[in-house]
Amino acid sequence: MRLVPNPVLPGCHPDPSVCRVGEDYFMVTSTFAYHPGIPVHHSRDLVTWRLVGHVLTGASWLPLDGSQVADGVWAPTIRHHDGVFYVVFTVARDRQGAATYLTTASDPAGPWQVPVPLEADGIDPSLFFDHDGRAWFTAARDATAQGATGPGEIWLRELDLATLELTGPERVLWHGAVGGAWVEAPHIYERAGRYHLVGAEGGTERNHAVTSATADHVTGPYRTDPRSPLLTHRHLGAREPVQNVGHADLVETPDGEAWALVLGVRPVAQHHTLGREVLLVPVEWDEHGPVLAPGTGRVQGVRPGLPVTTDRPADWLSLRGPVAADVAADGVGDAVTLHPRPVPLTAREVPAFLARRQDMHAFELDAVVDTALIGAHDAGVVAFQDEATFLAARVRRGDDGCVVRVAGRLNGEPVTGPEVPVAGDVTLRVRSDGESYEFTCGSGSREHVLGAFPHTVLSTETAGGFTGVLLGFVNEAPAGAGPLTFRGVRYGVPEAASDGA
Ligand code: 6LW
Repeated sequence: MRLVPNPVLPGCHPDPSVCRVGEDYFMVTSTFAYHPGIPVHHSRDLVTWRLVGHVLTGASWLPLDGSQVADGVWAPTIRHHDGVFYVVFTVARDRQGAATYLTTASDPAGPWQVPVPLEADGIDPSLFFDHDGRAWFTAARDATAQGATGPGEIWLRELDLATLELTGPERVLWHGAVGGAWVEAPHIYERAGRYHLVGAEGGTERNHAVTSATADHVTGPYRTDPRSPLLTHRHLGAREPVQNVGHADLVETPDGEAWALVLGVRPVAQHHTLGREVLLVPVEWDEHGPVLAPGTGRVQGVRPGLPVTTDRPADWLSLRGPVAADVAADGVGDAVTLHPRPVPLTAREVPAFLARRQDMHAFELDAVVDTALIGAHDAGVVAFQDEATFLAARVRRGDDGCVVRVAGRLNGEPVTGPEVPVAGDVTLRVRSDGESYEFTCGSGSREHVLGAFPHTVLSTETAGGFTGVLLGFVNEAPAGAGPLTFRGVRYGVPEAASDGA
């Protein structure tokens, strides 16, 4: 079995779902309150993934205003049937499922149809197309209200492909393996006439696990595969480089080799900042069902600390909807022009914010701003976890010229660093060695450290929520203040830290 370099998609890309059409694989992942929603990545080998489009590009229908970062679009599933691609997903509010949507496309790169709501409660919707042509919808929901003994349950209804509505009786399929909690992420597969329901349990933190159940009919009854958990890292200890492994979707190559995409995190000192990333795991089927990571029982190929890719083009994201922004190559890097909005990053609205996922532990992001253009702006370079936890090197005009300082929030508490006077072109920078975030400003060859923070303060373990850190730009200012361009944007491995490995 070849050793896969993991993660295959670094940075905050939780809840991977994958389908194959011929020799092409398509993956979708969760985007929460970020816009555009649900990136579609394409691969020919399940290892190298390239962004080809987004499912949710229009903003008007998507009810993300007022959402916290951890809400919004959760756990999409992608499937292909009869020439049509289907994506189903949850829109969450207050960290629970609030609405379920379905959309279709003939080309996974888009355009996708305006999503239609499905009458379905819970989270983590999935579709299964049986060989008799019938389509089945499953999802996970809290079962306590239904009087069930377990904390969660997987339910199923038929999907009418002509009307795109759920039809027929609803059936509860499974409450998870014994000892599980938060059974979720259901996907059904058929193999040699038997049906396999693969799910996730234990919550998406250290206890996360892949479990499964099998049945003779798609509608059940399902019996837990006693080998469950099929995959978990919860017993491997804190030194294991990847943790929180779970939420699997299985796919087969044209030659019948089976693989699973799962999510996992790469903590540093037990805190992860990169969000939940996508990992590839070999699968073998036997007469009882799928065996994940056969022979090893763990996700392999993770190289602690090393960047996975540094040349991945940015998937620029804004918050809760589109912003007026422009990204162009300027010879050094990108020139990111952001039109101002008077919205602070703490507000659950659309701030003038554009950022990319932090996808390596040690990185450097910098850009040049012409301070002569600073009027009523409060703008800068941001490391953003969510509306309660972010840090930025920000420039604004003071009484005696422009000043730069660290400003942000940590778990809702304001953080402000000392002010440094600047003039002319100023380079704003955030860098990390994996264990800290350092903010600097500089002109010419002089660099001034504005503040340094342990990486733990921006981690998901400290901030809570479901996302990782994004790195980018903010231009908070009244509308009349005018756009601001961050020139020569460079994002990559820090020069001093490049170890050549
Ligand atoms: C996702 C669910 C989960 O829908 O987190 O804890 C949600 N589990 O599977 C957001 O990624």
